[in-house]
Amino acid sequence: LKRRTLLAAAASCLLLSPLAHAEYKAEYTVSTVLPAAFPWGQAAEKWVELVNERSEGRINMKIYSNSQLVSGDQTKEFSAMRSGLIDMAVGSTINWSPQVPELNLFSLPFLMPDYAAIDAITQSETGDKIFSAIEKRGVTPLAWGENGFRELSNSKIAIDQPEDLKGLKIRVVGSPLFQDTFSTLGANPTQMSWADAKPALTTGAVDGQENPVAVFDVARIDQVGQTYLTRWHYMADPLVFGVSTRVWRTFSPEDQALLKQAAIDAGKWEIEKSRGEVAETLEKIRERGVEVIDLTPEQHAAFVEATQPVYENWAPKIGEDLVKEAQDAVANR
Ligand code: X2X
Repeated sequence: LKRRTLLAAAASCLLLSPLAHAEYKAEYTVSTVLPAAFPWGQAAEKWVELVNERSEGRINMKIYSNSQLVSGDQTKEFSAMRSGLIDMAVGSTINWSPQVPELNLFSLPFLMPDYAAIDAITQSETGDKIFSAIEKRGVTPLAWGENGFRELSNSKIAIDQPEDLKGLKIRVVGSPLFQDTFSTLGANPTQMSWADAKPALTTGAVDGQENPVAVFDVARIDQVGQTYLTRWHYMADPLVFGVSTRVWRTFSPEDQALLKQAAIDAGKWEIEKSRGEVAETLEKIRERGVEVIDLTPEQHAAFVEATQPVYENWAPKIGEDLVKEAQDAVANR
C-alpha cells in the first residue's frame, strides 16, 4: 500500500509539474538579416538577453544573422518560420511581404513622412490589424522594432528630382512593389538579397541601392563607390518580433507573456536608440566624403506625385480599407 501511495504521489507530481517545460527546446533559433553591428541585430540581442534574464535561464535563444537559416534568401524567412524550421525572428516587413501582402502597406512610397506617422500606424488599431494578418498566416507577432527610413544612394548623380533616376540600375529587395516604385520613376530596378547587394555595388552591376542610413554606415556602402545619398524618406520598414505559432503554443501562458513583454521592451529600446543616432550617423557619412542631398518641399512633392501610380496597383493587393485607414491615421497623427 505504501508503495502504491508513493507511485500515486510520483504520478501526480508528474502531472502537476509544468508539462510544457518538458517540451521546451534547449535553444530557440532567432533569425535576422543584419547582425549585431546594426540596430536590427541589437534589437534581437536585447530580446534574447531580456528573455534569458527574466526566465532565469530557462528560455534560451540563439541568433542566426545574415539570413543564414534560409541560405541568405531573406524573403523565405517567414515561410521557414511558419513551417517551424525557424522558431523566432526579428524580421523586416519588406522581407515578410511576399507571404503577408498587408505588409506592403509600409512600402507604399511617401505614406509615412515622419516617425510620428510610423507610430500612428503601428501603435493603433491599424497596427493590430496588421498583426492579425501576420497571425493568420502562422506566425505570432509580438512587438514592433524599426529598420529605419530608407534613403537612396548611387554612384552617378546627385538625385534631387525623379528624372535623375532615369536608366539608373537600382538594387531593390523583397516585394515586387519595389520593382513598381522604381520602374515608375524610370529607373531600372533589380531584385536581389542583401547578401548579393554589396558585391553588385562593388562590380558596378548596379548603380545604386536604398537602405536606412545606419545600414549605409555600418555596411560601409560609401566604400563601394556610393558617393551620393538622397534623403527622400520615401518609406521606412518596421521590424516585427515574431514566433512560429507552432512553437508559440508550446510555451506556458506565463512564458508567452514573458516573451512578449521582452519583445516590446527590446523593440522600444531599439526604436529610440536608432532614431536618436541618425543625425550623428549622417555626420559620419558626410565626413567620409559622401554628398548628402536633402530635398526642398517642391522637390519632395515631385517624387510624391511621380509615385502615385504605385498606389493604384497596390492598394487592392494590400486592402483598400487598410490603406485608407493608415492614411487617416497618418493625417490625424
Ligand atoms: O536587404 C535589405 O536591404 C535590408 C537589409 O534592409 C532588409 O533586409 C530589408
